[in-house]
Amino acid sequence: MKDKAMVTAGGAIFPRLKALGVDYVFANSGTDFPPIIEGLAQAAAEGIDLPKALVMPHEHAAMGMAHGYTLMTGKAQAVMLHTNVGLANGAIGAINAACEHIPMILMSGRTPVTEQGRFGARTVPIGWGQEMRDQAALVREASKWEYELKFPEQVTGLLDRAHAIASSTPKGPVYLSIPREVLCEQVSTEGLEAPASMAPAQAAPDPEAIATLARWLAEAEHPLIIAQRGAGDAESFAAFADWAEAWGIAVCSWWATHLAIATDHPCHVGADPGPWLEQADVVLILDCLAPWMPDAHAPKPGAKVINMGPDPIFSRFPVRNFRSDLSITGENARSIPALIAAMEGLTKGDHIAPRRARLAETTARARQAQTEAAQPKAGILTKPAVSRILGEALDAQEAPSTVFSELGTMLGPLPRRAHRSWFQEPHSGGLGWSFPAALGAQLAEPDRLCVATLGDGSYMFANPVACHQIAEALSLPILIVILNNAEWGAVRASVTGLYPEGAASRANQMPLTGLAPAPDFCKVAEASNSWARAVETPDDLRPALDASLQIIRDERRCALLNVRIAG
Ligand SMILES: Cc1ncc(C[n+]2csc(CCOP(=O)(O)OP(=O)(O)O)c2C)c(N)n1
Ligand SMILES: [Mg+2]
Repeated sequence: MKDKAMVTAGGAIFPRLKALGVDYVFANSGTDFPPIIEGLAQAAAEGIDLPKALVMPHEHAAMGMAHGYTLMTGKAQAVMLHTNVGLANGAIGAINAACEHIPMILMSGRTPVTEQGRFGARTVPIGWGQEMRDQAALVREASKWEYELKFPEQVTGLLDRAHAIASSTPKGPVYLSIPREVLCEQVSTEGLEAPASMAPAQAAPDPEAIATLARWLAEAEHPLIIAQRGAGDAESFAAFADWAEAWGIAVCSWWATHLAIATDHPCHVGADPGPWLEQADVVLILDCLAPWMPDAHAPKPGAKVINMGPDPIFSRFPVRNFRSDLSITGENARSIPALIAAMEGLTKGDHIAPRRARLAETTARARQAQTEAAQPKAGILTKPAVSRILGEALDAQEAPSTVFSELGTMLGPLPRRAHRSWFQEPHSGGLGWSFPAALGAQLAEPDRLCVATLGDGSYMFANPVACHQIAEALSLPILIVILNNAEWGAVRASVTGLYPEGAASRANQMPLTGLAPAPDFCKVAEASNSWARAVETPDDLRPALDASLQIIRDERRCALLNVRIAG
């Protein structure tokens, strides 16, 4: 870099983000962006090292891609949106990221506050129309920290702070509003490439609490772990599986958004905690927002319940009263190895070997029953059947694969084994997540097979035209499998759940749940050079999957299957 080059404050953001380890800025621009775009061009002309700035035709896609990229890399990325309106479109993504502890630096322009007489002042009527008294309020509840850039010389300090807070335990999105007049001022490029000035804080667990947990687990007759957000990093994931097997500890994946243990591991008891909770005397809730359904499940009276995770009591959430006799704060990648090490010195009682054998036998039987149940019904595919057949197709592939499921395929009927091979929609449930998240993952790992499996409703929530455009523009050859029942089945199930004998359940067509006539989603995909096929019958699915995977391999473009399933 030349000495003392000048760029706009808007341009200075990019080299600073690069210095903080940000690879991509997912951007959807507007009239607040001239100093950002001009500054980006100035910085590029100076030869400064910059993150890649990508055009995102919809904010929801930008947020989902940043989310998916971070799931694969662990690194916070940046999203830049247009004033209040862009931020409003991105708000669901912020809610999802906050729920899942995804670090992210979210920025949006602030419409000029001055009407004239200053460079950057209002030039179009939206300058008046988009001004808000409290723009950050749109994402405040989903942000760990938020602020507004007040002076151009604050770019480095505020971004360093934003990044450190986002990446500290518990991780999450932060928001910075960036006013146009400030972005228009020129700043020196000196120091923009210097290393981060503030290290994120990573919480490690309290050794005393870990020792207590280790003792409880070693002495337990029926220990149970319920895990929703995985088992930390690749090393702790592998160690967790060996440790659970050695001690014969049941692991349940109720509403798991990440994979904690291979679905065919002898200790994996599936997704239903009910029967296991009834007998468990020690229950480790490993990073679960909602480990069971209090209306239907309860731990045994007198059972010890432990919450362990980056925020074990989930302090951001207004109501969450799952018992916690011991609460242990720490990143899972640190807490799990600490627990395993603490148990290494403890004696395994005589009951452990028979327990391991019993567990292996029970889970093998349950898996067999699950496979048998994952058959088409009356000649029509079901979610479990699609899950099983997709699993068989993926197992035949050499490339490592990751499935992003959003009311799509089901963990269990779909076997998954590797760390980061499974992600489900966040418990915040802001739909339209899996398609862009899979694109973000594909961006992070071009050699991985990234698959989005999603309901027809979820596909439409994803702004599919925008997502397909991105896939073509950035050459991201993912597989999309739509499980199409021409309805919002989850909403219908929720009505029949609450009112099983109600008027809506008895109606021929339940109000407010139907999505017929189903659009020809293949045409949507084909509009952006994706390969697409409709799958109507069970026998057609596997050949269609194999053809899709071949297109992805050979032609490096997206493939979409619009699969009819039973409603
Ligand atoms: C942004 C958003 N709007 C509405 C909802 C409520 N919602 C939850 S599930 C669902 C239906 C999803 O339909 P689809 O993806 O087709 O899956 P299906 O239930 O049919 O299997 C809806 C509308 C939501 N979670 N997020
Ligand atoms: Mg549906």
